[in-house]
Amino acid sequence: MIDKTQIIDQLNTKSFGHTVFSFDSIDSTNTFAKQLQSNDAPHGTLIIAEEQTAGRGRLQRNWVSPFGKNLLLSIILFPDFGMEKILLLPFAGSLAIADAIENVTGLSSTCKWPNDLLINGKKVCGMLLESSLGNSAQEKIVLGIGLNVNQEEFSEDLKSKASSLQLECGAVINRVTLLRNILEELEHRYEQLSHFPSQRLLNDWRMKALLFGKKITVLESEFSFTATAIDVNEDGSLIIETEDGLKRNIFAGDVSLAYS
Ligand code: BT5
Repeated sequence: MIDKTQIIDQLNTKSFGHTVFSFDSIDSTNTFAKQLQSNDAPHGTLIIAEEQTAGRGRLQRNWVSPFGKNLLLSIILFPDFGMEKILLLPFAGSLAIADAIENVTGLSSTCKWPNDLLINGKKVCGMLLESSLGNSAQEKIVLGIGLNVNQEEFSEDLKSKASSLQLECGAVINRVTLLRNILEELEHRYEQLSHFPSQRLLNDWRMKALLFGKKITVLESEFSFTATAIDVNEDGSLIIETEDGLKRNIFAGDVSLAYS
């Protein structure tokens, strides 16, 4: 099991990962993080688990991860910026994790709008951004991250679309080193978002996204249609052009995307 002191030892951050709650098994690190009182869990608090019994994705989907192999974590944030930037936190998260993966394994990954990281076209990481009001009525944000690190096998339904860092680079990865790197990169991207115009972060994200100009399938509740991805807006929505030439913005909460 990942030990709290191992994480904090040599951690080079101002606040991220300074308070840690770690579990062998929990329903969902995001659910636990949302329930914590803000005096027990300041900005940058980390919740990690070796296993989740009810790991969640977006739109009531599941996140599945075997015991002790991967990273399942949530970070609590009390952002010092408004909703327009809060919506960009998954972009900051994707970039931070892509950088940490590259630092530790040398693997390069691509960002898939809105919250996935892919390596060789397969999903290795997903993110879930949720909000709840803290005691101080300040916006409390929980950024949940599921990263497939040392998983060697996937179920039949995930096999063709999911992978892990170990499968991609052929070596067992030290999860503590990777986690420390993730915390440092996350704090760095959080500060970039906080101190600079959003475009700076979005430009970095655009360089790591393979989406633009590509045909995509948009799944919107029961409907699906094909479109071309054009760009991301400052509010994090995706600009698409439908087959009849109409431009539309789509929002992460409403849809899923598949490459056509
Ligand atoms: C996500 O949702 O990708 C967000 C996943 C966030 C998980 C973390 S783990 C720590 C924290 N606590 C939680 O309870 N959640 C967060 P979405 O875009 O909806 O993708 C979900 C879909 O990804 C599922 O329907 C599966 O098809 C697929 N999937 C499930 N487990 C996977 C895995 N380990 N690797 C790759 N794909 C997976």
